[in-house]
Order: sequence, then C-alpha cells, then structure tokens
Amino acid sequence: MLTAQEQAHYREHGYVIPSFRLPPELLAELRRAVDGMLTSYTDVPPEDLANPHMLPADAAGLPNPFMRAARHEPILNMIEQIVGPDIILWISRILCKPAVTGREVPWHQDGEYWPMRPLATCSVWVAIDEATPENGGMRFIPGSHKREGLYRHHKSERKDIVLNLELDADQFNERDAVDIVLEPGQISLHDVKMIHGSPANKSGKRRAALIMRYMPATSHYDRALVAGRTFNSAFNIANQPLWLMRGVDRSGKNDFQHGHAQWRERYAGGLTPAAKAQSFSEG
Ligand SMILES: O=C(O)CCC(=O)C(=O)O
Repeated sequence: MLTAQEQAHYREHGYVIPSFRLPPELLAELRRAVDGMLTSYTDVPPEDLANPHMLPADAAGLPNPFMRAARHEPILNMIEQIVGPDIILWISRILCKPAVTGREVPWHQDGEYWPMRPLATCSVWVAIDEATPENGGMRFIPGSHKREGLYRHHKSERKDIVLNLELDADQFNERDAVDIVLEPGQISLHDVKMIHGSPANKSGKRRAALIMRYMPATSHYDRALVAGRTFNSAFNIANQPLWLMRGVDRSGKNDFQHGHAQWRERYAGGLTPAAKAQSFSEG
C-alpha cells in the first residue's frame, strides 16, 4: 500500500516513487520475457511493443509474466488508493530504449492521446533496467497535472521521436523538470495530465520499462473518440482490450470483449507481416 505521505505526494505533484519493489523472481521473469519479445519481434520498434500482457499463458496455464505483474496484488492495492476500487487495465507496453539508439519521448501529456471520459488514468512504470538521466529516464514537471484542461500540443513531423503529439515549447518550463531515477524493480506512478518526456538514450546502457495503465471503471473508454485516428502510425488505440481487474464497470458503458480476440491472435500466431509493419503510439 502507499503510505499517507506517498498518497499526498501523488496528489500534490502528480507522481510518486513508492518504496515498493517488485519481487526479484517476478523481475527476473519480466526481464527474460522482455528479452524474448525483443528477439521475437524485431520488426516492431523496441519502444513500441504493445500489450505484452496479451501473450499466451504457459503450457500449465500460468498467465504470462506481464499479466502477472498487471495483477500483482500490491500494485493493484496502490492503484485502488489512487483511482478507487473499480479498476480497468486498458493497455500495457514495453518501452525499451536500446543503448545508443533509443529514441526521445517528446514532452507531452498522456491525456492528449487517450479516449477515456472523464479523463483519468494512473500509469505504472516498471523499471526493468535502471533508469537514469544518462540512459533516457523520464522527466516530470511536478504539479503540472493540476490544471483543469490540457496544455497546447502540436503534431510533430520529427522522425526521431517515439510520439508525435508534442507539447508547445511555451506551455512549460523545462527548468522545472525532475529526473525520475529508478533501480530495476522500482516503479513510478504518474497521473494522466502529468507533463513528462524522456531524452534519447545515447549511453551504452539499455533502458527498458514495462508500462501498465489503469483507469477507474467510473470512466468510459470511448473508442469512437479515437477510431481512425492514427498518431504516428497505422495502429490506433480504438481496439484496446479492456480488462476489469477489480470491482464493477460503474460507467455501464465499457466493452470488455472488443479487441481481445484480435490481440490474442496477434500473439498466438506470431505477428503477421501486416501487424509487423504497424507500431503504435498512445502517449
Ligand atoms: O518511458 C518513457 O520514456 C516515456 C513513457 C511515457 O511517456 C508514459 O509512460 O506515459
């Protein structure tokens, strides 16, 4: 559970690095599974490996390590403290910045990309490798989540960045940024409106993360808002497979079937050439 102080930090600053650590066995399994994904799906940019929790269970029926991390009770307990008892996992991704070539994530607010209304999500960023300013660790602008609306973004034409909706430079002051430094197995949690980004990885050390995003089931994941919207690529987030992790769908409008078969097939059969050609950018 988050301490009262950690909860207050999240409310005040829009993020927190809790004292929690992933159990070493789970971290080791995640690292092996990340390595496996990177070897198997070489045609997908390593920053963009989507929904690894949709990988098949093992032969004995044990869920894959990504799904086990997403269901890890202490993580769900912390999420419950932030979003309430009705919790939907709506996406996961591996964002791996390889040594030397790992791409920059431009300054942005996740809420600029996402279709749940009311806008709400807590992202859990799990350090698989250490994350530092040298290897492309995240940077946050504390307190930036507090403004009611979103800040102004523009569509960037740069090809060397992971996302393409970038915050206008006059919307924030980079001097206010804090570096999020994490050891493997540590996590950070951040709010949907947090202004954040991360520099390119020019170091000799890989920086891999598993990111899991949870919304309250009081919000509606409104696929119509992103249908046909393509961000950086042909893929869009209209087909995300939603998982109710705890509680009930209070909105009464969320669809928990949509996208599941498509993603299961995608990973069960290996990636088709068409799927390989697609990556995605969701914020
Ligand atoms: O991993 C990164 O560098 C950026 C991740 C991010 O933008 C996010 O989790 O919202």
